[in-house]
Amino acid sequence: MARPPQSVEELIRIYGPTLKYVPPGGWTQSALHAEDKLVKTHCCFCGQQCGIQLRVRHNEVIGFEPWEEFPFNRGMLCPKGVKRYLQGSHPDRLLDPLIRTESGFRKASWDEALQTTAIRLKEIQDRNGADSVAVLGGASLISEKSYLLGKFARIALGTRHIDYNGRLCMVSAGTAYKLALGVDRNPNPWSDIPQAQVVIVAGSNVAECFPITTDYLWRMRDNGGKLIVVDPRRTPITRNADLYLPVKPGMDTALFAGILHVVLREGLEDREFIEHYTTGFDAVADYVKQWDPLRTAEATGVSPQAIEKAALWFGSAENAMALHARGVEHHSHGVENVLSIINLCLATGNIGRPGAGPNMITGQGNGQGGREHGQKCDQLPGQRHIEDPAAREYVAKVWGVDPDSLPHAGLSAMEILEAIHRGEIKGLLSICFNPLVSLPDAGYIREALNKLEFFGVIDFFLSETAHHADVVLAGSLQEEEEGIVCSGEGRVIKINKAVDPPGNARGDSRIIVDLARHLGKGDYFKFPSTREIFNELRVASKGGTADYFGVTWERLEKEMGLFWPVPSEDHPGTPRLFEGGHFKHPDGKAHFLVAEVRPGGDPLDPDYPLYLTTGRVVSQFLSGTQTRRIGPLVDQNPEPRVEIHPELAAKHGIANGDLVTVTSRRASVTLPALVVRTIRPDTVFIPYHWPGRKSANNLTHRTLDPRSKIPEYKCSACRIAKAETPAGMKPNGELNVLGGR
Ligand SMILES: Nc1nc2c(c(=O)[nH]1)N[C@H]1C(S)=C(S)[C@@H](COP(=O)(O)OP(=O)(O)OC[C@H]3O[C@@H](n4cnc5c(=O)[nH]c(N)nc54)[C@H](O)[C@@H]3O)O[C@H]1N2
Ligand SMILES: Nc1nc2c(c(=O)[nH]1)N[C@H]1C(S)=C(S)[C@@H](COP(=O)(O)OP(=O)(O)OC[C@H]3O[C@@H](n4cnc5c(=O)[nH]c(N)nc54)[C@H](O)[C@@H]3O)O[C@H]1N2
Ligand code: SF4
Ligand SMILES: [Mo]
Repeated sequence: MARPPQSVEELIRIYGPTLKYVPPGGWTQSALHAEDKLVKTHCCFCGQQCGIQLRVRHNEVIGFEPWEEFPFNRGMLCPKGVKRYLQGSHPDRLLDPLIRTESGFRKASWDEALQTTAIRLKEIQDRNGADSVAVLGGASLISEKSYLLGKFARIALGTRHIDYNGRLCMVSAGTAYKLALGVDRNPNPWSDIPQAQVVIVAGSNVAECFPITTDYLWRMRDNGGKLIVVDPRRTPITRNADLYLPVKPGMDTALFAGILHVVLREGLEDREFIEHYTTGFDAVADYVKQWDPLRTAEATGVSPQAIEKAALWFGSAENAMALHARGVEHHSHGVENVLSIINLCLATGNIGRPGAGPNMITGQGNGQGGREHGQKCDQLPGQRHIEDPAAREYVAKVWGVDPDSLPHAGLSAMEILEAIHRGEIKGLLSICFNPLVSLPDAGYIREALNKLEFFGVIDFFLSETAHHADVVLAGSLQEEEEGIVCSGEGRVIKINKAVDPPGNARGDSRIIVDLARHLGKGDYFKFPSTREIFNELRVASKGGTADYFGVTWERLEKEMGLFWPVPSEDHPGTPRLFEGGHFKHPDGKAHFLVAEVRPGGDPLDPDYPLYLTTGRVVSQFLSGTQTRRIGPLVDQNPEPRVEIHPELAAKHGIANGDLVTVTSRRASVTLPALVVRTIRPDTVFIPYHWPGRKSANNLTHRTLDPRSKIPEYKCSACRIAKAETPAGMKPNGELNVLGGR
């Protein structure tokens, strides 16, 4: 974790020689200046949503200062956070709408671009029905935009098909928490972590992906607590771990069944809690009987001694927490994996207290808020289900429409791409999503995008996906519109506007409102600014699970955020859920659910004998559209490398830096090797932030979890071979190829 440098001069001193991007006028102009203003807001990247102050001069974000008072990060920022400001005035920034021509794109006026988008989508719907058009959204959008997008899809387009990129991220966790606990939100505020005696971190590279959480874990250890890490790779936090469980990819359900087996064998369960506050315990206890430590060790690759120790520590702790992220969730049985973690916490009574509970670590900036207000294919605002008649009636009333006119549940993100591939969905509007890099089986996704009759994209950069669009609408960065997000803790916070969009670029919300007008539905979208959208969101969420009615922008600023539900303006918010054993199911109880061990969708065999797992590195973010344009971050990780254990490398005659070809059942990718002792010898790892021939998603497969519809990014079958330098490739292994058509 880095403390931010105090001045741009210090940044130049640190990064000066390697900076690729120099703002107009050069770096030295960015010294302290009387005209500068500081805008308190939050980092646009991950779900930690660190507080930051952006330094603004002449409508340009030119730097930052720490925001020491914001309680979550107390001024700390990670390597991405301290450089986020560099993207705003990047030369690649889209400054005008673009329309496809024979030979590329041409600039267009807003009227032409919006009119073309509306006419083409309408034509497709007139010929093929309302559901022949789909909308894709994103969880980096502020909640006002995602609320607006849900309403836009259902009212302006009348399609049932709207989903978002959180479908690739948090849905296994969300689905499991809803099934077990009745609500899709983290049970604990992060200030609870240092109060735990034992914390299991399962499937999360906390130090690289949630650097500020590292500080919370260190404080837990300073207080005498123990850290257990479950991961096929010894990630950096493992250096400070008291116990490391090197699980085989895809085997977490078995591992947690084995841990629960030992807890029950030793009588460490909390009988009183189980009896008073839960249902379904007996079936789970019965299921885990077969997962004794020996069988669990065989299935998971974790030693029986380590399984015993983890169970004894977790089961005997007064307060224990289990934090998990995509390593356990990106599986075709991601929901079972998460349920197995929740079962362990419920059985030991670890929930609803400081320092006790299962918790998901939220990925995207608005990963939590983006899944609350109707951007999901089965959801209406306030985390209401779209098939619930009372929810339909209430939201229809707020929107001024007949409940029967509201579309029903539609397809999820990956299923939308499959329906496009089959020719059933012919038109697409996408905002804040780069599916060509981020969805599995990239070859298939490219084919699907090429089949679209019309494709409109709203983005501020020409992403690899936007290269396939017919119209690109130049949208806005987070700091260019005012609104809210909900951080991973469940804390609703205020995003402040620092600058206007540059050139002819426009605020995303204005673009969506204008499109609704061009589609003849302007009367339902009378929003002069995001404040009016927020006020409607408050009312639309009222009475729902994620009730924001008592949230106001003013309260958020004054109180440094509010944890939902906040049903009224005098309600203090709800930092910790389930206190006093009040769960959110109609029966008020938590539900144990049997988490059965199921095989993944891409099994190993003699031709594909290795596990391929994919994920992140500290300096790059998601599909890389933003961070691959920030020079200092690129320097840290200029390209993806394949992590390989020395034993496996020796078997194939591979030395560090050699080119390696990784082949799955779908494709081959050739990249330099990173030979490291920190990975299981039967597993290779590739970070996925790059497009084209460097894309890890050329290799991954399309199996989805049947309940959450998340793709199985964390477990594909592959083989490896040392590669010769192919024609067109530099001898140092640089591939020099970018995606797009
Ligand atoms: N630097 C950086 N930070 C980010 C992001 C980013 O792109 N870059 N993205 C943000 C977002 S949207 C997200 S979702 C989060 C993701 O945050 P994380 O989930 O922490 O990151 P990943 O690298 O996807 O995967 C985490 C770990 O899962 C392990 N793993 C793989 N397979 C398995 C398995 O079967 N079981 C277990 N137990 N572990 C397994 C991998 O080895 C890896 O260390 O990060 C957020 N923060
Ligand atoms: N193999 C593999 N694949 C993965 C994963 C993995 O671990 N392995 N992780 C998955 C996960 S967890 C995630 S979250 C997804 C993310 O996948 P994506 O959502 O596709 O990735 P992003 O890079 O966030 O793409 C967002 C696009 O929206 C733009 N954008 C960002 N903010 C805004 C905004 O406010 N307004 C507008 N108009 N545009 C905006 C960016 O420029 C970018 O082009 O990737 C998934 N894909
Ligand atoms: S931890 Fe996340 S929110 Fe905080 S500075 Fe880093 S990327 Fe931004
Ligand atoms: Mo994510």
